[in-house]
Amino acid sequence: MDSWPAPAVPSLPGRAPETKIWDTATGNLAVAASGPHATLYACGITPYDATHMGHAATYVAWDLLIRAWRDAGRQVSYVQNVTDVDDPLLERADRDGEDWRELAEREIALYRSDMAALRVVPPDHLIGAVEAMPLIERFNQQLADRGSVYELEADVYFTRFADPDFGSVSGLDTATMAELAAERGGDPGRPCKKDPLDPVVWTAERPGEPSWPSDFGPGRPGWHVECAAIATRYLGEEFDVQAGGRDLVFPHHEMSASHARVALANRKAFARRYAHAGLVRLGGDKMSKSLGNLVFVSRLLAEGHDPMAVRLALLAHHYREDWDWTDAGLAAATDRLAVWRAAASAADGNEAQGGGIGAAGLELLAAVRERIADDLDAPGAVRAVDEWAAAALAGGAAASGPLVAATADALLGIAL
Ligand code: 5CA
Ligand code: ZN
Repeated sequence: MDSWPAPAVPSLPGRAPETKIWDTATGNLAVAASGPHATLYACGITPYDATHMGHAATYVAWDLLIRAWRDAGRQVSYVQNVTDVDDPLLERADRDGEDWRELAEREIALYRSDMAALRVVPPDHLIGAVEAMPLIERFNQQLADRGSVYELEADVYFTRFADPDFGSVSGLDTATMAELAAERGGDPGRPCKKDPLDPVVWTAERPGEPSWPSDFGPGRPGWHVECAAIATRYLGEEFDVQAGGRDLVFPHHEMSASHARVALANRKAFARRYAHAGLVRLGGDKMSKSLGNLVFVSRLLAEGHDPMAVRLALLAHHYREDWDWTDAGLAAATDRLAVWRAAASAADGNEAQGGGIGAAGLELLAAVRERIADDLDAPGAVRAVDEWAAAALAGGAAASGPLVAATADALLGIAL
């Protein structure tokens, strides 16, 4: 499906250092990509409600990674899915008496405009589950060819025992896995499964629900095969980073990786690194469509907030942190943006007044690069710009405005 328009990303003098990110699977900081071509799969939205600040925070985090990779001279391939058929979407459409396709289409359109407003670099491929049906079907066939699936009352399950490396993404014990599976779309309590953790890869047609033909009979795909099939089809069997919110560590990322290793008969298949963002809360609870405690990007923009202030409010928190969205945070970001803009024009290009051409700008560029390369430390980068802005407003950073504006734009996605 269509992605969204790409923001212009200025190029900067010199080169960024290697970007390191925290890898959930190994519990270490690791170089995010080492080849000239970096590959990223970020789990996309389930479009049954508008983009909230939790979604926005995760996509802005991966956007920092992409910008850093590009700044380091890497070519980037970025793929994202849209879970445009799944239980929560069908349930919401049913509740509101709306066609599920219309609901999905409307929310995807809103998501695109929210992402564009926040200057998030679009994926090269934005792939819906519905349009990916033939490749998901092929992927499931590969799982079946490996003898790794079984039927239970016409539903088809993956047997986790087909994968000797099952558990290597989350590193959790079985009891915790079962608890999380029950909370997050799994059915560990269903009788007669070979193992409680086995995930469904094909759900047989249910009355009143959409279905697609397949060798397993009419039905629709399980959630984890969707991402396993799309990621490996568009990025290859092995790719650099799989990214999502921390709620996806288990079962989603564990299962997608496991499916891929088995379907492709490659123990190295799927991501080399697993990056997970902390969860954004509202009033102490995780912001979630199911709880309904949401602040929407689109609503803030409609209220007249500057999209760059919204983005700056997100960047004030490290992506791995859990934090609360507050009005005060947005107000502080709005003030900060005004200060940065005033500083950029105060330090705009007048060499005669202040000696060296943009020396303070080059220093700031190095500082922002260094902070972002260290596990996408946006708050550290923001502090560096704050310090520069204070100096510029005090008249001490002459001629650095244009380079700082380019730095904020290229690396932080903040247009001044
Ligand atoms: N379609 C699936 C992924 S394949 C899905 O999880 N969709 S979602 O709409 O529920 O979430 C989209 C992304 O936002 C995921 O990476 C999810 O982990 C992240 N996310 C959801 N809620 C929050 C939150 N409160 N804070 C941070 N990230 C969140
Ligand atoms: Zn996913």
